[in-house]
Amino acid sequence: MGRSEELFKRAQKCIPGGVNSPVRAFGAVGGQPFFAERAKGAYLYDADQNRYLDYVCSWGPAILGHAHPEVVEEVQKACVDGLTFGVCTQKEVELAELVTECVPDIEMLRLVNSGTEAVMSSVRVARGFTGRDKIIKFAGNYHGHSDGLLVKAGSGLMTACVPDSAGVPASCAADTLMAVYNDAASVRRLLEENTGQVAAVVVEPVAANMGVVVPKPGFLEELRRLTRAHGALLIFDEVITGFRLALGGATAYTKVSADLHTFGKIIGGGMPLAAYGGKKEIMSCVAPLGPVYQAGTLSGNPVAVTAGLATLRILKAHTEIYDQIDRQGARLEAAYRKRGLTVNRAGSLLSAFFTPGWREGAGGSVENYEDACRCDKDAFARYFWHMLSQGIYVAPSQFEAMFVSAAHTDEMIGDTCKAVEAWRP
Ligand code: KE4
Repeated sequence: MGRSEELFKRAQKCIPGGVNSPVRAFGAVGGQPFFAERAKGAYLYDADQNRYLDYVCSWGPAILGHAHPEVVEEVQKACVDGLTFGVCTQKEVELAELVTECVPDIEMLRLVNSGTEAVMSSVRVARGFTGRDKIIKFAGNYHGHSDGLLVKAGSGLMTACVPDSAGVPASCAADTLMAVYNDAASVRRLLEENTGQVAAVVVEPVAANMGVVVPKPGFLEELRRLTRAHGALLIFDEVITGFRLALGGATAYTKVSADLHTFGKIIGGGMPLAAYGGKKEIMSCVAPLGPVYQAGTLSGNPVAVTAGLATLRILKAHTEIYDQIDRQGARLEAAYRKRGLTVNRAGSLLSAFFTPGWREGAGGSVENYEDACRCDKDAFARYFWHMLSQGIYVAPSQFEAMFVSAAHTDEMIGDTCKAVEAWRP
């Protein structure tokens, strides 16, 4: 028995499903999940000394590649000075200032510990600022696991084919209205049917939790217009797109502004750090300045902030990274398209879909949750294990994204394209 198998057996005795996040159990693709031992650059190494070219990148954070030497050095130095203080630090100010510099919509932000916390808090701020209770989300968008947002959510819920979660009171879900991604008319109808009651529309500006689904031209612009017209806030959930699509995130990429943005993953450089922010007028609602309460023991943790600062500073100093990972994403897209797969891509964020008819090269498009649900999950599973057998780790779910890092070389991308070409259904 290999070490991953042995560890998984042990883990299943004391951790639900043997994992600390459902998608890691490989439920959608079957078989035995591997346990990571270390990672460096574009590679992950498992407990059985297998080496994988990693296109999950810890679900997005590792945009520089794993264990970037400058980031690790800064973190090591920070650890020696203390792991947590529960008191303010200069680095928190520096990180906040850097984010406001990179993302013009952000005049003020609050650091938290996870994307879930960031989105949950941004929704509370929207409700506190507007005095309204309802929110509109999109089927297939995933915004973390706070009760009100676990309704027809993407990511691990779509993977498990359970778009809703047990344990969420109907009363809580009642304030969550469901729209169709890329269908602004579905939002307009909900706003008109709930006049004066909608606090915010929360959206993944490029969706990446039903697989990658890019906004159709005009979709985000119409959300901006509709929310303004109805006195609702527009929240861009940028936990994935933030600092991924561009240094300025989705707004730099799409030219559409939002009232609040949430960040996670890259902003923490791989450490547990996330944030939400927006215009001063709105963020001034947040305690202790205003009446919307939000707090956290480890918010702005000095070690996590150090990792985030080091990561964002490298991205700011080397914005050519974005052109590089976009080019690599384009090469991968071409390889998948040659196999007749439908590919959605935004820079270094992409998904290849096994849509009905993909074998005949008549894959069609994936523009929303319903389209994504029609994919051939069995074919995806066979493809996943083929790639892993070639030493290439893609996300173990059709409804997750592929991430390219700055550590993925031309040769690695070439090898990946060959593996895609070699795959026989
Ligand atoms: P976390 O609480 O997992 O840090 O962030 C929640 C979240 C919020 N918003 C968006 C757009 C997200 O994609 C996420 C989390 N992403 C998933 C991957 N699709 C995390 C992976 C997992 O659940 O294990």
